[in-house]
Amino acid sequence: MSRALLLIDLQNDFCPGGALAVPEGDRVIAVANRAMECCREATIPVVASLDWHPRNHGSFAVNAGHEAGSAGILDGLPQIWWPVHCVQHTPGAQLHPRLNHGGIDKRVYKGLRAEIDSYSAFFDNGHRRQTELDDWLRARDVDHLTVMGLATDYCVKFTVLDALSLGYAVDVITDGCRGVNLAPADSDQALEDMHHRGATLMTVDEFAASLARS
Ligand code: VGL
Ligand code: ZN
Repeated sequence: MSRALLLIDLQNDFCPGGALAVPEGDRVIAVANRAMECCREATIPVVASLDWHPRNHGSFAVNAGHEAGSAGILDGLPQIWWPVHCVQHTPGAQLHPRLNHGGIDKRVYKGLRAEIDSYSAFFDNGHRRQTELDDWLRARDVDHLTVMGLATDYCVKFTVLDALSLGYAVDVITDGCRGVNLAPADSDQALEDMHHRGATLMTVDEFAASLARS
């Protein structure tokens, strides 16, 4: 029985000024640093996922020949066409400069294969291949994850739903998440979906208090 903190895609391109900026995306950096500090005191490992696309990635609107924000099909799966973002080794793909990089124990990269998108940090969108995340966590007997990051309505949501399916107990730090909100209610709906499937929603204050008690 052990825990881990999972920080989702805290990268420049998802923050204001980035290619796929999430409104207030940078506000969650201080929340992540606080959660990491709590984890350091409690010797809980911290994993950071990174959206890490090749320049020819099939989810990019320019590569698909469609307008960004519209929807289509990629490799047989529903796909939203995105602006070019998180291209491997570019500044936009780097973790936010104010994030405490030294507090991260493990980085997990996703979205590397051009033909399929990967919102979840565990699987691609077709559940065809896994990242190394589940193996890494199991090797450390982790069965309880606390998740936060960007974006609530895509990568956080699908990571949390996969984690629940894989049998992890999951907490979501709600003030550590922000969403794209292509439709205004998407992030609220995503949190409701995660809660309905079994995730516990909490604030970072509640997370800190729960660790102080244990
Ligand atoms: C994400 C859209 C495209 C995310 C990644 O991190 O939520 N969203 N790629
Ligand atoms: Zn992406």
